[in-house]
Amino acid sequence: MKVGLVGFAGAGKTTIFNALTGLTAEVGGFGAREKANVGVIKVPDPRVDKLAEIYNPKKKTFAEISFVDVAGPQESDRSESGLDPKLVQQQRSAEALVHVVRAFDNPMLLQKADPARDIRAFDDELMLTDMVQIDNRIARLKKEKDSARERELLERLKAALEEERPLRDVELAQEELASIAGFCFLSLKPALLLLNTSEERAAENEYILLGAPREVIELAEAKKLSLIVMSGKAEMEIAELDPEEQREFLADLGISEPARDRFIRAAYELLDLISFLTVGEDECRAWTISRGTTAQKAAGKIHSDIERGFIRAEVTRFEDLVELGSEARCREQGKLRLEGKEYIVQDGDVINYRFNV
Ligand SMILES: Nc1nc2c(ncn2[C@@H]2O[C@H](COP(=O)(O)OP(=O)(O)OP(=O)(O)O)[C@@H](O)[C@H]2O)c(=O)[nH]1
Ligand SMILES: [Mg+2]
Repeated sequence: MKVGLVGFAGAGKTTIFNALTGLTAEVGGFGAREKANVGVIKVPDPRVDKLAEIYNPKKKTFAEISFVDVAGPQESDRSESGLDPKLVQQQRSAEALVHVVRAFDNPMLLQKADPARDIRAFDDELMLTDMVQIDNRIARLKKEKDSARERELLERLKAALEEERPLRDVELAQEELASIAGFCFLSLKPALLLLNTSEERAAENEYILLGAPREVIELAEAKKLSLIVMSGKAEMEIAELDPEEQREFLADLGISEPARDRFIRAAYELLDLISFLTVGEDECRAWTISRGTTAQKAAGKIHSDIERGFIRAEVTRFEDLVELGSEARCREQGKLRLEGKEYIVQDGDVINYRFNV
């Protein structure tokens, strides 16, 4: 899964990027348009470890989240055409956006921290950017015949934006979504608010969980956005320590788990993601899919050949496999099911695909 970090310059995106990935990209760039930082983290999954104990594979592979961090616009230089096309380009392929919101006073910035202001302002930027793209497209379609359907859909999206509703709020059918996928609209991407607070606040355990300012919580609810709170700076310093030191440091600060783990959970919940597993002597592996994905579609995650040549899925539950110790025993005990292509994959399914190419 690919996640884009967005937000105004100096909000702490690169700091959060370092905290989440354990990398050491340079912070304090202040909107300098450099190339994007890209980093990948593994999603910890004890089920993969457990299965590896049974199969003793050559390789264990965890699901991954990759982060893209690009410089943000200055709070002051907002234009009528929305976000810089370069930034839009860099975030096109992101499947979800994390809006990093500054909740600390940054000595390099004139404006005091006002997270609610920035949440509104950045959301407006996202919507404006989409609006400009839609307007351009509609103008072009006017010259084309047979474009009535696309125009009708775009007009509907435009109407939502005019009411200050992001596109993720618009109810769209599968085929409508597919027909606009090429635009990569920013306000259509699922989004998470990440309130970046000062280190002092990080020490207040409650603040970490719920204690965001009431105005921010209400705004997040009104915008139907999940909210997580962390101190980028403290978490970045923690990420630089070795695991043992990390635990002590977190305990001192009264933080129960590192930002990274909290973030991963929030992201999975937000995006309604689940994992299925594959096992074998070569590899035990977790794969991330959206809840509601069919067995045939899920096969495509592994290889397009398996999706195309799908015959059936042999499915065992992770718990059954661990309890009985092998797929053969699961089969004997009636715990191995044969499922067709329409089967909806469940979190923790261990799947062996039969296919023919
Ligand atoms: N006090 C405090 N300072 C922070 C925190 N997070 C970031 N900073 C500081 O804020 C400044 C900007 O942080 P960056 O992470 O570079 O901000 P950015 O969002 O990547 O900014 P651009 O790349 O310019 O868009 C740096 O000097 C950081 O040290 C925080 O949680 N607390
Ligand atoms: Mg940066």
